[in-house]
Amino acid sequence: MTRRRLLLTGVLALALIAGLGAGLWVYGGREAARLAAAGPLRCDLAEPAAASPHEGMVWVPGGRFIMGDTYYPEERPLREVEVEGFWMDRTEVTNAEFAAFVEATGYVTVAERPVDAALHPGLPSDMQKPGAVVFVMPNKVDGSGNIAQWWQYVPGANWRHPGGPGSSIEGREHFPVTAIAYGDAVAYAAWKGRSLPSEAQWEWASREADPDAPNRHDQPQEANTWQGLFPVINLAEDGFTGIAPVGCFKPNALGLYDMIGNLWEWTTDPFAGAPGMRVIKGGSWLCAPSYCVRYRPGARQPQEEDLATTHLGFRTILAAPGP
Ligand SMILES: [Ca+2]
Ligand SMILES: [Ca+2]
Repeated sequence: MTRRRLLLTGVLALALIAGLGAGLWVYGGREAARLAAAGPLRCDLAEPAAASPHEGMVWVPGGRFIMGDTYYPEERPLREVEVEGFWMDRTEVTNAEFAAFVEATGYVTVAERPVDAALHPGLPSDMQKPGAVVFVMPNKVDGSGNIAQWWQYVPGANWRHPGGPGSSIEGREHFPVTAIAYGDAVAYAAWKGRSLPSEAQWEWASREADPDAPNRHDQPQEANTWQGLFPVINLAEDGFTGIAPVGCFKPNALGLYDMIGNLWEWTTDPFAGAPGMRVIKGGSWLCAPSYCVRYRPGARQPQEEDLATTHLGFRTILAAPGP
């Protein structure tokens, strides 16, 4: 997701319309109501298989594996890599966890600050207002090439108001935090004495630290993805029309939840050939067979570092001796 791509496809006009105060308030209220009606507000996590010295984290043993996949060009080439063992958050970082960080530090996220116009010359003034890119389900679309048909830059959208002004995270403490720019994720991790995973670490953990994990391309059952014709028909056969609280689906063999689906997750790897972009992994609740087959460990996507979007979150890792 990039500003350039949004602009090229005409999001600005939509954002200007959405930005008109009253309309935005109504939209935010509708979005909040839709989200509130979307399913449970909390899912109970299973007891970890082993007690952990690092709260909320599980051990990912080291190993060698073949990284990448062959479905989309950006996943190639397949290459052998080695990773050391590390600890990883069992779940995506939640609103409650991020709120504790903000409470303790007074941190202000990128989506709450004015956009640095010097970094983005030519950016229209509306997109220089603090905000985030929000998914808005359209009634109909004209082809799938124009992402502005379902992505809108909404001034006032941020982690506290992920649908824009009028929306809120009240009651959604156990949902993963979203509208988080790369620097926000790094700051949170540093506050916890941790870091973000590299792409290789993330992918290895998603492959359950199994060098023989096959590259399946079918839609996973145990993950929050999109069933139906994206973006106009959301069958929610997995039980969730939108983002799910963390831990609602079966964990992988390492005890990690939502590695595939729910929210995309930041990694530290720059996206080669795309300055200012980092690799994100795992796909989100918006990934559908009809549009984005990225609900796989080997799948990847570039993301503009300082652009917050509401299908992207993160989890942290810790380099420390294993159990
Ligand atoms: Ca779903
Ligand atoms: Ca995820």
